[in-house]
Amino acid sequence: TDTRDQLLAKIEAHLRPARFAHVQRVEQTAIALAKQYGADIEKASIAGLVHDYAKQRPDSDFLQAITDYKLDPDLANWNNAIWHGVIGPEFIKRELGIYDEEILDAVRYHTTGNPYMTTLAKIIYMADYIEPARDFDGVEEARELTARDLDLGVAYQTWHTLTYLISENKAIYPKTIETYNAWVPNSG
Ligand code: DGI
Ligand code: FE
Ligand code: FE
Ligand code: FE
Repeated sequence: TDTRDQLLAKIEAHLRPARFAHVQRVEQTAIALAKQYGADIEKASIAGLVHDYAKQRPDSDFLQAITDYKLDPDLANWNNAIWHGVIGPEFIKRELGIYDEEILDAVRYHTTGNPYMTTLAKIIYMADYIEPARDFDGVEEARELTARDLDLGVAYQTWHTLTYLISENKAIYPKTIETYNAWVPNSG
């Protein structure tokens, strides 16, 4: 197992400077949320640092991983936005030696969410969305809701992301729809 410095060096080697700075801000935001909501601080730190580990790999690496590790063949129809979260754990396991399934699930669900998320997964989903350099209409409300109630933040992000993707005529990954159905609709 790596020391923190070894882990940071490996992550830095795979990310451009702006992306490396982002994952360190997500780490700090995740640690603060873990303290507030009683999650494991060490796991929040590691998950924050590794969540975008695979973000800057070539498409060919993901397509190769789908074949080599016998992943769902439908994944080949998607793109980096989906792959870096869903397939990222394959690289994180093999290259960083991190096998904690709660950390790996937090990475898996950080882009699309999931109907069921542990507190750690909710924290990474929200920390990625509200880290201090994020600047979009609604980010202040997202920060306030997340500070008041983590689940309110998750529902807010889930609604906004789906609404944004539809307004941009983007394809919706099935997991994104599942997350929406679990977190957003009113009863009845
Ligand atoms: O990696 P980050 O930029 O820090 O953030 P992210 O992993 O949360 O989001 C990456 C991108 O993924 C973002 O531009 C929104 C997009 N995305 C999320 N859900 C879906 C999606 N794109 C498509 N096409 N379909 C989705 O369901
Ligand atoms: Fe990401
Ligand atoms: Fe995100
Ligand atoms: Fe991110």
